[in-house]
Amino acid sequence: MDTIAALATAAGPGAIALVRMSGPEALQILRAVTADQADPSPRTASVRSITKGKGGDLLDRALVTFFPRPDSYTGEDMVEISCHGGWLVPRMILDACVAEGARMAEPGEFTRRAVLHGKMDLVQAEAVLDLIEGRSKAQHDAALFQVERGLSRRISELREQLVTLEAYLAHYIDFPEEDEAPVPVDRVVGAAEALREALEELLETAPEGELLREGALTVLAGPPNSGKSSLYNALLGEERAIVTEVPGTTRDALEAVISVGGFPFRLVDTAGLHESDDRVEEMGIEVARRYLDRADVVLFCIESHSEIGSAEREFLEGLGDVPTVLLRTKADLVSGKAGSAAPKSGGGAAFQDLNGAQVRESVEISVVDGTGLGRLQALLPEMIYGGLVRTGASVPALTRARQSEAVRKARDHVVEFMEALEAGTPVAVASALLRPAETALEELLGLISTDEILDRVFREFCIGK
Ligand SMILES: Nc1nc2c(ncn2[C@@H]2O[C@H](COP(=O)(O)OP(=O)(O)OP(=O)(O)O)[C@@H](O)[C@H]2O)c(=O)[nH]1
Ligand SMILES: [Mg+2]
Repeated sequence: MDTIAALATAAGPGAIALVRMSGPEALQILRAVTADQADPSPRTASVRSITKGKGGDLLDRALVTFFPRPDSYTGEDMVEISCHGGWLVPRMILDACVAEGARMAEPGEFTRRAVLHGKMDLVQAEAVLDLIEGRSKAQHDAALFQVERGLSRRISELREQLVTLEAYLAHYIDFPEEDEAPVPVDRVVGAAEALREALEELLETAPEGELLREGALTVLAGPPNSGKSSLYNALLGEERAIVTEVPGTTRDALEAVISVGGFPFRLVDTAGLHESDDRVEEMGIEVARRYLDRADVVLFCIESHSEIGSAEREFLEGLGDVPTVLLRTKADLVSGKAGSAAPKSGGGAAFQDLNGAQVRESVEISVVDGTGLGRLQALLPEMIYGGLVRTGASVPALTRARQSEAVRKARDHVVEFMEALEAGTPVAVASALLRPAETALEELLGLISTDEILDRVFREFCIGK
C-alpha cells in the first residue's frame, strides 16, 4: 500500500480546510513538511509550521494530528492537517505532501481502505456517502442507521439463518440412514420458508429506500396558466420560477430537491401541456412528457373553476399507473366569492369519474391564501414513503440497487432450493443451490469482495472521503 493524500473538505473559500494522508509513509511525509519540529503526540492536535519540504517556504501554520494504525478511520497511519481554507493554502500543502512521496487519492479511497482493513463493511461504506450527500431528515436517519451497522446486522442475521439451514442439510446428508433423521425434512422446509419470507420483507423496503437517495420525482403538470409555477415556488419557499398571467410562461423544465415532511422530493415544474405552434414552447412540452414518463408522482394542476375536459381526462388516463394528485388551483378565487360554503366546483365529482387514471386524491389549493398546501405536504410523504413514514427511517431498509440486487438474488436461490426439494431432488443436490445465496449476501457486506465490486461502490465517492 502506498500513502495517499487528498483535500477532505470542499475546495474554495472557507475558514478551515483539511488535508489528510493515509498509509505507511504518512508520518514520514509529515516530518518532511514540518521539519525541525517535534512529532505530534498520537491523537493530539498540535500547531506546526508547514513548509514546502525540509527548509522550504512557509506555507501556513496549521493544526496537525497523527492517528497511528490500527485505530484510525482507514486502519492505517493517518495524518490530518487542518489549515486555512481557500484556493491556495490547502492546495499548496497537498502539493508539498505529494512532493514528499504521497499519491493523490482516488475517489473514496480512504473509505475503501477502511473496508479493506475491516474498519467497516461495504454497506456501511455506502452509507457514509449517503450521510455526506443527504438532503433530508429521512435520508439522514437512514444513512446514520446504516453507518451504525443497522442494516449490516440484519443482513448478517439473514446470512446466519442461511448457514444454519445449510448445517441442517449437511447433517441430513451425513446421516440419511439413521432411523430418526436428526432434522426432519419439514423443519428444513420451515427454515427455508422463514428465510424466504425474511428476505422478501427486506426486499419490500427497496422501492422506498432507493427513492430516499435521489428524491421522488414529482412532476407538476397541467394546462397553461393553471398555477404550476406558482405552486413550485410555494413548495420551494422561494421565487425560483417565473410566474405571469400569460399562458405558456414556463418553457424549460425546472428542477429542485425539496424536503417535504422530512422526505426528499425532486420537484419539477414543466411547460403547460397543450397544442402549440410555438417551436420553443413545443419543445418545452416535449421535455415535460419525458419527465412524466419517469415520474414517481404527478401533481396535475387545473384551475378550480375549470371543467375537467376530455383533453385532461385523456392526459390523466395516459399516465397509466403513476400515482397522481389532482390539484384544483386558485381555490381562493372560488371560495372568495362564495364565502365558506364554497361550491366545490367539480372537485369531488370530477375526481369520482376519473376511473381510468390513478388519481389518488384531489386537493383544493391556493398559493394566495395557503389553502390545501399543508394537506398536500402531508399527502406526498404518505403516498410515496408510506412504509417509512409509519416506521421511521431508522429501520433496516435497502437504499441502493446493489443492495436490492443482492437480496433478490439470495431470495431467488432460496426459492429455487425449495422448488427443487418439492420436486423430489435429492437433498445433497438441492443443498448446493443455497451456496450462491450465501455468496450474494457475503458480497453485499463485502466479506467477499472483488475489485469490480469495490470499484462500483467507490466510483461515486468524492476525493478525500
Ligand atoms: N388568485 C390566484 N392566482 C394564482 C394562484 N396561483 C397562480 N395564480 C396566478 O395564475 C397565473 C398563472 O400562474 P403560473 O404559476 O405562471 O401558471 P403556470 O401553470 O406555471 O403557467 P404556464 O407556465 O404558462 O404553463 C399568474 O398570474 C398567477 O399569479 C392562486 O392560487 N390564486
Ligand atoms: Mg409556469
